[in-house]
Amino acid sequence: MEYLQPVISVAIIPPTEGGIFNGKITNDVYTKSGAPSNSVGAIDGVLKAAGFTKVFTEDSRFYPEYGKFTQSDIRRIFQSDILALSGTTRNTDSSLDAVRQYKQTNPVGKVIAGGFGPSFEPEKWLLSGVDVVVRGEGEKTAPLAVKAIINGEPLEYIKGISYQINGEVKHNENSPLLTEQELSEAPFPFYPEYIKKKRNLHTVNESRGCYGNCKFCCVTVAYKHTYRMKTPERIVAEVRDSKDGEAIFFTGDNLAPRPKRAASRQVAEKLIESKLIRRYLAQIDASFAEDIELVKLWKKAGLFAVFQGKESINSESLKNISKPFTAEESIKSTEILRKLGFFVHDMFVVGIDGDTPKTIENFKNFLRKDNKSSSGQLLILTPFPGTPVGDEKSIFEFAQNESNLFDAQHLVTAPPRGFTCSGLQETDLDLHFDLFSNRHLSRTLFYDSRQLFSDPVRAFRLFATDIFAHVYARKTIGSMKNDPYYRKHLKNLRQVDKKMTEERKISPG
Ligand code: B12
Ligand code: SF4
Repeated sequence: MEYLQPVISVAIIPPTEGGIFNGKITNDVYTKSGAPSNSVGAIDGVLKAAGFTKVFTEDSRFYPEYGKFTQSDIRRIFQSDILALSGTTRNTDSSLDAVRQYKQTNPVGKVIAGGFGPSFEPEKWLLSGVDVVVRGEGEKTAPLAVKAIINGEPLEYIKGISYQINGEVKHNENSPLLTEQELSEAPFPFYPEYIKKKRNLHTVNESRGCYGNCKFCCVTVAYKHTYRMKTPERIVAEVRDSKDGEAIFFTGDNLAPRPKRAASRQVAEKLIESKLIRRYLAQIDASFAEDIELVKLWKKAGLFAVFQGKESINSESLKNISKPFTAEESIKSTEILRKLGFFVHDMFVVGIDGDTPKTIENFKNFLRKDNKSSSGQLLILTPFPGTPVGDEKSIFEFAQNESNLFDAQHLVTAPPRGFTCSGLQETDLDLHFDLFSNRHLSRTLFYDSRQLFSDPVRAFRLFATDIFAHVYARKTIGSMKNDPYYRKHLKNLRQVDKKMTEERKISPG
C-alpha cells in the first residue's frame, strides 16, 4: 500500500438512554444478546482483505463490563485515524454522540458510517459530523471509501456513498447489490479473539433479502425485494470458521423461501456431509413447513430453533401490512414444526392499522389458550425511516430526539383508532405475560415431551430452552415495566393522550 497504515476502529456503539455515548444501556430483550454483529465482522474482514493491517473491532458488549468502554478503550478508539461506525436507527444518537466526542478529541480523524441507520438517514449522520455514509452493502464500497479518505482522493466516483462538499450533501448513485457469486467470494467476516471467547452464540449471514413486502420492514426497501443466498460451500466454510460445537444463528431473513428451496436443501446436505451438525437457529416463513422433506433434512443438519414472522392473527391487520401469509397458514406452520420437535419463536407486531381493542382481546385469548409456539416477541409497530410505514406515520415530538426508543418495544407513533397511546403501550407489555404464562409453559413442556421417546436429547434441550425463554422474558419485561426510563416514556405517552383528547374536544368534527 502506498500510504502509512491508518488505524481503523470498526465500532458498534450500544443504544443508550438519552443517546449518551457509553451511557446507560436500556433494559431490553435484545441488547443482552451474546451474538456478535455480522455487520462489524463483515467490515473488519473486507478492510483487512483490502490490505489495511491496523483494523480493530470495538464491540463493548464483549468487554469485561458489558456494554461499557473503559477510559483507556475510549482513548484508543478516539486516537484512531478512522472511526468506522455501524448503525441502526436505534443506536443513532449514541453513535452520533461518540462522533461528536471523537471529533473534539481528534479533529483530523475521519468518520465513516454504514448500516440500516445511516443508509436511510444519511443527512442526519453527515450533519452530525460523519464524513462519509456508506449506503447499503459495504463489502465493495467500504474499502473504496476508506482508501479515498486516506489518500484525499475525490469521492464522486464511488457508488453508494453520501458526503458533504462545501456544506452541501451529495448522494452518489446507489451501488448495485452484490451478486450471489460476489457475496460468496467476499472476504470472510473477522471476529477478534475477545469476541470469540465471550460470545454465547455465533452468527453466520447465509443470505440477504426477503421476498416479502411487509410495510414496516427495512429489508425489502434495502434489498429491493431480492433474495440472494451464498453458495453451500461458502456457508459451510463460514460455519467451519466458528468454534467447534458452537451454536449458530443464521442471520438471513429466510433460510428457505419457496423459490430457493433447492439452494437451501443443498446447504443442509452440505452441512451434513461435512459433519457440521450443530445447533442452528434461523428465520423462516410460514411456507417452510409445507416442504416436510426439507424441514426433516434441516432437522438432521441440526436446525433446532426457528423464528417465524407471524405479525398478527387478525387478517385485516395482515392485509394492511401486505403480509403474504394468512394467520391460518402461519398457525398451521407452527403446529407442524412443533410436532417435528422445533423450538418455534413467533414474531408479532402490535398496533398495526386494523388492530382494534376487540382484535387484541382475541389475540390475548389466542395466546392464553391456543398458541402452540414455544416463545415469541410482541413488537410495537415502529415507523423506521425509509419504510412505507415510516413515510406514512409521524413520530411523537418527544421521540424525535431519542433514537433509542426505536426498539419496537416503545410506542413512538399514533396507535390505531380505539387505543390511547399509553393504553397500547401497556397492553403490549402485558400481552407478554399472556404469551409467557405458566399455563403456556406447561403446555409447551407437555408438547415437547412428545420428543422424549424418539429423541430424548432434543427433548431435554427443548425443555431447557422453554424454561429459559419463559424465565428470561418474564424477568426482562417485569423489570422493564418498573424501569424509570419506561415510566418516563409512559408519562410522555399520557401527555400525548391528554393533548389528543383536548384537540378532539375543540375540533368541530
Ligand atoms: C440478526 C438481526 C438481529 C439480531 C442481532 C444479532 C447480532 N448480534 O447480530 C437480533 C435478534 C438480536 C436483532 C435484534 C433487533 N433488531 Co435486528 N436484525 C437482524 C437482521 C435479521 C440481520 C442483520 C445482519 O446481521 N445482517 C448481515 C450483515 C452483514 O448485514 P448488515 O448488518 O446490513 O451490514 C451490511 C451493511 O449494512 C453495511 N454496514 C453495516 N455496518 C456498517 C458499518 C460501516 C462502517 C460500513 C462502511 C458499512 C456497514 O455493510 C454490511 C455488509 O454489507 C436484520 C435484517 C437484515 N436483513 O439486515 C434485522 C434488523 C437490523 N433489526 C432490526 C431491528 C428493528 C431490531 C430490533 C430493534 C427489534 C427487533 N426487530 O427484534 C432489535 C434491536 C437490537 C438492538 N440491540 O438494538 C431492523 C433495523 C431497522 C433499522 N432501521 O434500524 C432490521 C433491519 C430488521 C427489519 N426488518 O427492519 N436483530
Ligand atoms: S417477512 Fe420479515 S424480512 Fe420479509 S418483508 Fe416481512 S418483516 Fe421483512
